[in-house]
Amino acid sequence: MKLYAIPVSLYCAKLRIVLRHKNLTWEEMPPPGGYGSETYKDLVPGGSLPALEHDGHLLSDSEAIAEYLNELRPEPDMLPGDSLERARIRERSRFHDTRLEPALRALFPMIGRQPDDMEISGQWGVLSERLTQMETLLPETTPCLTLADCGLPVTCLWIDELATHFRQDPILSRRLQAYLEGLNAHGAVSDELTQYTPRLKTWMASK
Ligand SMILES: N[C@@H](CCC(=O)N[C@@H](CS)C(=O)NCC(=O)O)C(=O)O
Repeated sequence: MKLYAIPVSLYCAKLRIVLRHKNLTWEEMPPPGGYGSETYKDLVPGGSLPALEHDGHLLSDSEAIAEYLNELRPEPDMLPGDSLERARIRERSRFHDTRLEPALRALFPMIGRQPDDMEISGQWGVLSERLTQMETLLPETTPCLTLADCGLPVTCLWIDELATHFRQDPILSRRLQAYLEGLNAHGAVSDELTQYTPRLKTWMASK
C-alpha cells in the first residue's frame, strides 16, 4: 500500500490515523513529480493529497479512502452501528471536511500578518462558530474510534497552534477538550499526533 502524502497535510494525517488504527502497513511517498505537478495530476486529476495506491488502483479523497480501508480491514470497525449511527458518523466526518477544516484553512494565507488584522479576527470568529456547530454533532462519549474522529484531533492541534500565533482567545471548549482527550487515549491518535506535531511546528517556523 502506497500513500502519497506531504508531511504537513492534515488530510494525510487523518488517513494515517485510520491506517494505524487498522494496524495496516504502508509506504509513504511524496506525490510523483511534486505537489501540484502535471505528473501528479495525470494520476489524480484534482491534484489533491492524500492518494492511496493499492492492488494496482489509485484512489483519492480521504473520505473515500478511509471507507475503503474500513472495508478492506473490517476490524476494528470504524463505521459501526445501524444505518442511522453510520449516517451520523458520516455526517460528522463530512462536516469536519467541508465546514470546519476549510474555516481553518482560510487562515493559512494570513499567517505572518499582524495579529490585530481585522480579517484574522473575522475568520477566527467563523472558525469558532464552526467549532460550536461541530460540538453539537459529537456523541456523549468516545467508546470507539470512528472514521469521523480521525480528522478532528489534527484540526484541533492546528487551531491551538494558530491561536498562539495570531494571539487569539482559545476556542476549544471544555467539552471538546474532554472529547479530544478521549480520542487521544487511542494509540493511533496519540502516535500520529506525536509524529505530526514537530512537522507542524517546523512548517510554522518556515512561514
Ligand atoms: N476532500 C479532500 C481534501 C484534501 C485536501 O484538500 N488536501 C490538501 C492537502 S492537505 C490539498 O491537496 N490541497 C491542494 C489541492 O486540493 O489542490 C480529501 O479529503 O482528500
